[in-house]
Amino acid sequence: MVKALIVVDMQNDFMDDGALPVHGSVAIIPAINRYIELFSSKGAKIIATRDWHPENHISFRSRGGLWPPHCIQNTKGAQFHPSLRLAKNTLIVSKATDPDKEAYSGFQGTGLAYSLKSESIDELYVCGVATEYCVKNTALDALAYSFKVHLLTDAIKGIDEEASKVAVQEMVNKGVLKDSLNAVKL
Ligand code: VGL
Ligand code: ZN
Repeated sequence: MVKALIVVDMQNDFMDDGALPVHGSVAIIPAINRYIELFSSKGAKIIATRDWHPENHISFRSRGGLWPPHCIQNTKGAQFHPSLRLAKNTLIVSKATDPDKEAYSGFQGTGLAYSLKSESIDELYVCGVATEYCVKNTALDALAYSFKVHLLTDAIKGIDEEASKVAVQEMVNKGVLKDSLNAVKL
């Protein structure tokens, strides 16, 4: 099988002191960097998704949404955390760019499934934030597109711990495989 790594939304606004903090997110960066090194060393493709909102995005409280403004296009908050060691050839996927549509999945409106399939990629390893939002929706969409999907449980973090546990269970029930640094086989 042809494998790829998807790093979900490791952007400043989601880090511990960001506009929409995922507490403990900075602590998973070393594990994510190890996965990046591992996949790069095997010549596997690496994808980094980013939340990339216009400043009037529908998910913001000003428009009746759930969230404070975050990951606004071309701001510092939308940049990847400086400690994240993304290789130069990483495929950057920008999502939730339509002001009137929420999009928690890296597959939604991005053409990602098409570009992965055009490279014969059929097995995905998912890490990043937030477990119960963008990680979950990306992993479940990947299943729906018939990829084999692994969740890297030592390199994800959620906004709410209980909701994250429920989300992991839902992913597993639907066919996502749990994996981790000392178990992963490439
Ligand atoms: C996310 C909340 C709002 C995520 C994005 O990346 O999980 N969460 N926008
Ligand atoms: Zn968002």
